[in-house]
Amino acid sequence: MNKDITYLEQQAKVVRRGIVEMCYVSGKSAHPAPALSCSDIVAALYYGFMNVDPKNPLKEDRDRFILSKGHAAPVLYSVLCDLGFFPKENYKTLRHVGGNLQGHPVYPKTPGVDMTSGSLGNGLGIGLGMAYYLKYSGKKSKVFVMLGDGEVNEGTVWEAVNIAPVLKVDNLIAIVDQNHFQSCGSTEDICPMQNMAERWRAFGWHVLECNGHDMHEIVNKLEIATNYHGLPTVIVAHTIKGKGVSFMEHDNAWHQHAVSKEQYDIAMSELA
Ligand SMILES: Cc1ncc(C[n+]2csc(CCOP(=O)(O)OP(=O)(O)O)c2C)c(N)n1
Repeated sequence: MNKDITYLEQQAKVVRRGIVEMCYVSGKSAHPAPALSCSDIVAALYYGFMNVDPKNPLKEDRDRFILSKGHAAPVLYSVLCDLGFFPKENYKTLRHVGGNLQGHPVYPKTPGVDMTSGSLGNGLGIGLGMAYYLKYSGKKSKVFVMLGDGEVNEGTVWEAVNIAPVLKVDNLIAIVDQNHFQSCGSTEDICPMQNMAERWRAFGWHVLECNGHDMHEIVNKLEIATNYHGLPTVIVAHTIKGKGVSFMEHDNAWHQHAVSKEQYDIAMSELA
């Protein structure tokens, strides 16, 4: 674990390169833009904060990461691959039937994945269950749950938001990747969730906000969240869908899209 900002910024680039590479070499239409929007936070978590071991992916005292917005799977696969959980060779199998890397994370098929996800709205409730068990059996592990801002339209999210502060699961840290888009358009047009931070605060959470692409802010807020006692923390992260690849930024056509050779070359040169 290394919290040096320059190092983490570099690792975020490594994560983004992995996303673009697997979306290209697999030849499949995957979800690059949702993965790129949370790359900085995922890099900060895995290289700077989380206790995980590629040689022992299921070790009991590990920290857990739940990609509740499971369609962003390439970001998780990229970081896990770079950490040595599986070889890069697997990139070719992204979204292939029977392949090692399914379009959405599958537990325990892919080493390092802590929960099967893809059906939106389930990660926070399951993360809450994990956090409750870990805390009240005396373990030090933290549970991090990454949600999309479209995903929080799901009612199941709010059941977990409601009960988590009551259970005082201060080892549970939710992150809302607020990129203002979902699959079919802007979250504001489809089902607005104004005052995201206020909503969570009203349910009794410890609430933080950050620019989800500023590594200083991300590390600072994660530091506060991981040391906070008595309540679960949510970090509302303000992000850009497709961040890091110019032609994907702000263009929701890249929610799910295949990457051509030409697009791959441009993206990799921008991420060099
Ligand atoms: C229960 C459920 N309903 C619908 C979908 C289809 N779906 C996949 S991604 C997506 C939009 C998610 O938007 P958001 O959470 O904002 O994530 P983003 O891709 O913008 O980061 C939807 C509706 C799903 N996966 N699960």
